[in-house]
Amino acid sequence: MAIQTIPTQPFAGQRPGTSGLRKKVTAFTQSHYLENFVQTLLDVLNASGPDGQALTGQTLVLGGDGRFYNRTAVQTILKLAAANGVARVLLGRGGILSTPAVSAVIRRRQAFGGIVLSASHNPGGPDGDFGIKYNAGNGGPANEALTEAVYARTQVLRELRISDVPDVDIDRLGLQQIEQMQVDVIDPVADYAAVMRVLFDFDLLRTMFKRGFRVRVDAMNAVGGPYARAILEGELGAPAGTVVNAEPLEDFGGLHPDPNPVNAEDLIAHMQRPDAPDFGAAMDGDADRNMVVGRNFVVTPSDSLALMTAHARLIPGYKDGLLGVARSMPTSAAVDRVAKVMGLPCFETPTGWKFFGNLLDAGRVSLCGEESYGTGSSHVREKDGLWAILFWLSLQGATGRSVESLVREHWRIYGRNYYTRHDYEGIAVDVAQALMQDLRAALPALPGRQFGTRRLVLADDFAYTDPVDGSVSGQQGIRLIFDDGARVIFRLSGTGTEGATLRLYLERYEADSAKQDQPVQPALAELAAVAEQVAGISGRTGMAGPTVAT
Ligand code: G16
Repeated sequence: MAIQTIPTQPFAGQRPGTSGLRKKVTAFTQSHYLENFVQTLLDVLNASGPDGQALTGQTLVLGGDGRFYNRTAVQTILKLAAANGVARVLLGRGGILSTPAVSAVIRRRQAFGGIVLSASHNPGGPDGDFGIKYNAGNGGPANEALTEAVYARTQVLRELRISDVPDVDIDRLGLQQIEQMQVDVIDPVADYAAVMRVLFDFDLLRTMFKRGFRVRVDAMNAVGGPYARAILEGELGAPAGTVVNAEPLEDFGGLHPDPNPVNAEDLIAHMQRPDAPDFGAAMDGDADRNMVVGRNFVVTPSDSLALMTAHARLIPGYKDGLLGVARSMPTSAAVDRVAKVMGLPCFETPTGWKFFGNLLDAGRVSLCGEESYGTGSSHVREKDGLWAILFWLSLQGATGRSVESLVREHWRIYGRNYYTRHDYEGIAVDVAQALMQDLRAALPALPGRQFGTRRLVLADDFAYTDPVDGSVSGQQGIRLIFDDGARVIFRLSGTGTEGATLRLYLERYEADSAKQDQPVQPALAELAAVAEQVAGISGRTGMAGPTVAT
């Protein structure tokens, strides 16, 4: 057994996107593709120490969502880590750790950082996607400075340092040794469950289930299954079968593990039946996203964040109130209204959970959320699907009210932010970039123009200055804001692996409770027409409409 130095060649395009490096499995299985990226990451982490050896003697957490290539990638990463000075790896059994669980383990065990293997909500299997990202010592996704340093080094990398030891048994709990490095295979659920026990009143939840409260959680054959089963069915006494599609499968059983009404259609269908459970929810591939569904009633992620903010004091973990809240720029302004009434600071960040990290670390916010079915809090530094489910269960337990009645009451008090996101998937990259370029060029002429009953008051490309470290992130999405607060936003997705995806976000506010019950798409049709008029989406893409509208 020896540590080997192997020559390698750089790969183009290993730049992490919104959330790490995501590519087709067929890209990752090229010889040295994964090795190069991991070697680069380890080099950058080592170089970040004063002695050029920051990782030496340190602990890394490792795990993923169990998708195809997860087990192979784990073995490769262990051999690289052993050869690059890592002292200890905490590995989820079977190579499994949900994204929020990685964050929880890093924080609880004070690890140096962690590597998450996931392409999140993207489909899996040999023809699907794979991904890798690094989380820092705060438990959260690496910041842009680090991901850019990694990318720069991928372009000049010439050598791998890797151990030639045989594979370790990743299914056996306990300690094993590779070279000088210890591998500690841990229960993937234990640390995470401990965090949940502190935040929520498990006795209240147990009583709900005892009294027959019925829940359907769709884990979409992804990594959330074992967590939801252990906590809901195991600890809280929910009947067996409460969690469906609970076994993580390498190809997610063919499901697209993106918890929205389109991809989680089976859950939506169940929640529309006459015998529907009281509460439904779904999670994504790595269990950081969530969708909350009442009987025949889907909650938008933006509304979910607003309601959580309004009711947070009912939950033990937040009983002393919130420090502040944050949402990504394209997320609806529903939470802003609550924050204003409650006198809470409210931050607007670019898309990407990593932008919440500094605000959470600095104690400036307690809750964060995104339109892309992500909500979370200061308990970890990732969004957290099962946490959101427990939060909503607790809200129903504490108030005795249904999901629909909670949301309708919220709209009556704060008004409703009608909201939709239209995705145009699989556009040629040059077409998508030209569309954004031309839009940018057109921005200065737009303010003051009238579109039907609305006057456009602001047109810009969103730039964010981090209030904690002063770093600036530009070109984060084009915003058209109207005199009534309505917004039309254009962005290119940073998580896709095929062509480009244009995301169009539409929002308008309705204060009049008599007008808060319209179907969403017609309610926003005027704004969709404005987007078409300004950007010429159908002409440029040849698409009559979005591929997904949620
Ligand atoms: C990631 C990020 C989120 C972001 C989402 C969508 O989520 O962590 O912050 O909102 O991607 O990004 P985009 O619009 O660029 O595709 P996940 O669940 O994929 O890790």
